[in-house]
Amino acid sequence: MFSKETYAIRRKILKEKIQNGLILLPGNKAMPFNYGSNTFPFRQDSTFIYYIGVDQPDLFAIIDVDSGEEYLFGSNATPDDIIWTGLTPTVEQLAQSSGITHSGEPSNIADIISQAVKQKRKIHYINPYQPQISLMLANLLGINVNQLAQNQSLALIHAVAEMRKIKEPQEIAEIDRTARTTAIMEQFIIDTATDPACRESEKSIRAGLYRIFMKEGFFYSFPPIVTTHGEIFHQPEASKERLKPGSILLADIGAESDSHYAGDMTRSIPVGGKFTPQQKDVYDIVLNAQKTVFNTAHPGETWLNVHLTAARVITEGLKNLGLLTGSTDDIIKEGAYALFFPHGIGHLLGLDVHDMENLGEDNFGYNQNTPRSTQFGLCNLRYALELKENMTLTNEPGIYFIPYLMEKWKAEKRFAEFINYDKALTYSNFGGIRIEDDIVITQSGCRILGMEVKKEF
Ligand SMILES: [Mn+2]
Repeated sequence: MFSKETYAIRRKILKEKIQNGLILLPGNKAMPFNYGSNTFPFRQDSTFIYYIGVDQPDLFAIIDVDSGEEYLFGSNATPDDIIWTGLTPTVEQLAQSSGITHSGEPSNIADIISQAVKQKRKIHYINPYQPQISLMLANLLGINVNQLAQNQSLALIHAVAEMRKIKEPQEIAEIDRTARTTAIMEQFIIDTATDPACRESEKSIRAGLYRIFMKEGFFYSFPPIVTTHGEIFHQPEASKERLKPGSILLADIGAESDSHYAGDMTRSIPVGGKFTPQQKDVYDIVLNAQKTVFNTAHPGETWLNVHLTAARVITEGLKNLGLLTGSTDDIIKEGAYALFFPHGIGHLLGLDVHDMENLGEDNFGYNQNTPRSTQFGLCNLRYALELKENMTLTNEPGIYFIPYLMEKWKAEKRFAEFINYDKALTYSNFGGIRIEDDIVITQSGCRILGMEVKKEF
């Protein structure tokens, strides 16, 4: 937790932005694994972490913008609880650690909210993603659960996103710290997989990652992707078979610090230590695109432009390999390159690995002047607007050969004027390559977070 002044100042700024009404900030609940008292590892809601900081389940904060009063509600441990969990801080102590004056039992929440509803005061909340919180909020507000989304406060979402997307120096230090652990994890995979005598499997490498982040009291920011099928973006499976020399191991992994900031890093690693000439050709295009992003990202530039600049490097590279043909401008405009690069160039990074995704990316990553594209590939860009100093993002170009997609587009004769399908289909067993680092936008450009990890093989 940061100092209590940090949270008090953030709430003061939030109140100034919201101007009137009641702000509801429900903390997350511990989610049952197979029965109520056997739960998944608890993860606090990121907006709650940002404004309150307290890392405990079943808390609920209310900020009365009109009176300025702040409340934290929760239950104190009963003597029975203490037998099982030991002594834990009281809600009053938790409130004090966040600079909040008022604390109380959860039964008080309904009184405050029902009074505000009666007085027709504006009640600001963000549509929850945990079903238990949705049920609780719907009950408290006296509305149907299906009405929660349409009644959520865009004013609150905009205010929260505006604050969270620009990182404070102490936040950047935390992201640096978790990016560093992520880099150590990635270095471990590189050392393991490039060893010609490597006997490890995707599963055993994943197991090694857990040891690295868990001994620091960290966790993962998303389930690790360690796969020789890099063309499947979120490959949930991991093989127990020994890694085959000559294959490409794609490792997209991230640690989450004990302060809950995320790291997110990818390396595409030649198993056994050396790429084939064909793999190296594709790898070098991705590496070039990544360098271009490092050189292009700066305050004032839009992330959409950065994406399109990277797409241009990838298009030129694929033209050189004979996989694409025709005018680069047209290939970019029509989106034909997205057969090989169907995702965005990167995303905001912070307390969430896709930062603030639950606020709705269109609510802060796009606006009326820059609506989200409907084009295949480009529609997956999660943030398109201007870059500002102290924003943290990922830089992650990739090239993939997805047999299903190549066959489908070929059958549809989609972009047949730009794509050499016969040649592309000879890459059907290639897999995919992505290279990803975390960056912070500086006064004049950007710098890498954590530490440099080998990417020349
Ligand atoms: Mn990423």
